[in-house]
Amino acid sequence: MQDIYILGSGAMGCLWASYCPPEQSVHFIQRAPKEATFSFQVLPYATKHVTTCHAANELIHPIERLIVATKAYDALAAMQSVAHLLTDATQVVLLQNGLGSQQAITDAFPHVAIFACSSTEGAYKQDSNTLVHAGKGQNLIGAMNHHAKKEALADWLPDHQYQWQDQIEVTLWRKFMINCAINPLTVLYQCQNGKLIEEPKYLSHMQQICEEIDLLSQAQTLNVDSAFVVARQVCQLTAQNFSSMLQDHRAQNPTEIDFMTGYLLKLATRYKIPCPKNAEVYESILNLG
Ligand code: KPL
Repeated sequence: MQDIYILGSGAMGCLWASYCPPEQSVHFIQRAPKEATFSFQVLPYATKHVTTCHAANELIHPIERLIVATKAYDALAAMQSVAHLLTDATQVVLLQNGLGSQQAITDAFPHVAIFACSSTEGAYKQDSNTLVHAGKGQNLIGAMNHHAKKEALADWLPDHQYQWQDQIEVTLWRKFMINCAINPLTVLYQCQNGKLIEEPKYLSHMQQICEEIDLLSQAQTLNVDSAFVVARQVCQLTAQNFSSMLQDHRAQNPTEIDFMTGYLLKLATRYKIPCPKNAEVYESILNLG
């Protein structure tokens, strides 16, 4: 059984480590590991997991199985930190939100098999050694390049943990539309997702943003539902959620706005489609600091 390496030991990194069977060796790669091992428990199951921790420059053996569980803005640099360990036999699963980081990594590592995952799993760290698996979601995974084969992934990722997607770009776009419609507005209005559909002013703002998103879906000839319809449903289903962007903002961490609205604006320039409402939201988020 090949060892599994994980870049990023936040909630998503720990959740994916917890998917592995107990006999599987799991290693976290960290910028500055404090300890040689890291143990955590997962609630509500009360399962215990023990992993090892390494700095990238300490590792010398090639990595065959790698999961990148960092934030989108750290993902490329994290991959570059282990570039010397990646070979033609390496398979990488990317877990980042938004769009842009997956493509940048696929372009930077053309010899490596790259898979991307769109996840609706809900998990957070209650403290540094306790992960709460708050909402069982889906992991939708597909190939970002021709090296990435469904059968090869099935050799190491338990099949009940994910569903294969033949067109991962469309799957990523669906989630991206939702994130562009919801996340920045929850920061602007400092509210839970549900408030965006309760408050007429917020709802109308979301509709304007979504109309521009739809123009970009059409320009790329992507066969997806209207962003406003989908975003409203997600707000209803996740009414009590504080979006990931609002959580980042409140914790004074960088947000993933450049991989959501920022990426949307790059596409708008490429397709020559004016998106003034999204541009306004992007500027407002940047100005919040
Ligand atoms: O993915 C999300 C996020 O917060 O990043 C949504 C779907 C908006 C749920 O909160």
